[in-house]
Amino acid sequence: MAGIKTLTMIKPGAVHKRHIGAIFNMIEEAGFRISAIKSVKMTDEEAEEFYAEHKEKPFFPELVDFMSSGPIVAAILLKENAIEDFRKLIGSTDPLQAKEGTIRKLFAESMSHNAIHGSDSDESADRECSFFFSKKEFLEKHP
Ligand code: 3AN
Repeated sequence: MAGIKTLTMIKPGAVHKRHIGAIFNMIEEAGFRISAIKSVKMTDEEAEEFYAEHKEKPFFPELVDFMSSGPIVAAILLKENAIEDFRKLIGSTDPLQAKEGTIRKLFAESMSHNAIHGSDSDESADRECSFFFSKKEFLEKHP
């Protein structure tokens, strides 16, 4: 059975441009419940750890610089089929490929500055939720 949780981050560019409210409004309207939420400014080391799977990619230094350039808003989101439904809501990594009405189509500036993160698997969601949150921070209980 597909999991019910995913981890999102509103990235520094979208936070700076004051899109936090509009983006979370879209997320809640799409049926996701917010189980935990916080703002954090990641260090370079934390961004490197979060994106460790990409460390050999050419865009890794730019990704780490950007993700540690300012505060992000991290949240655990709950919904049936959370991973797939959330990735549909945010749209393609490249905003030029993202469908109309998706969060990245509306708010992303570029492939690297693409407004929002969504976990890509249940295993990633488990790891990423634990990266940012402890159980005492949950608004709603979940596995
Ligand atoms: P997604 O976030 O859509 O799952 P990933 O996991 O392939 O995409 O990449 C993680 C992040 O790395 C993306 N959100 C994006 O910010 C950045 N990224 C991915 N591919 C590129 C690229 N070709 N050029 C610049 N940045 C990229």
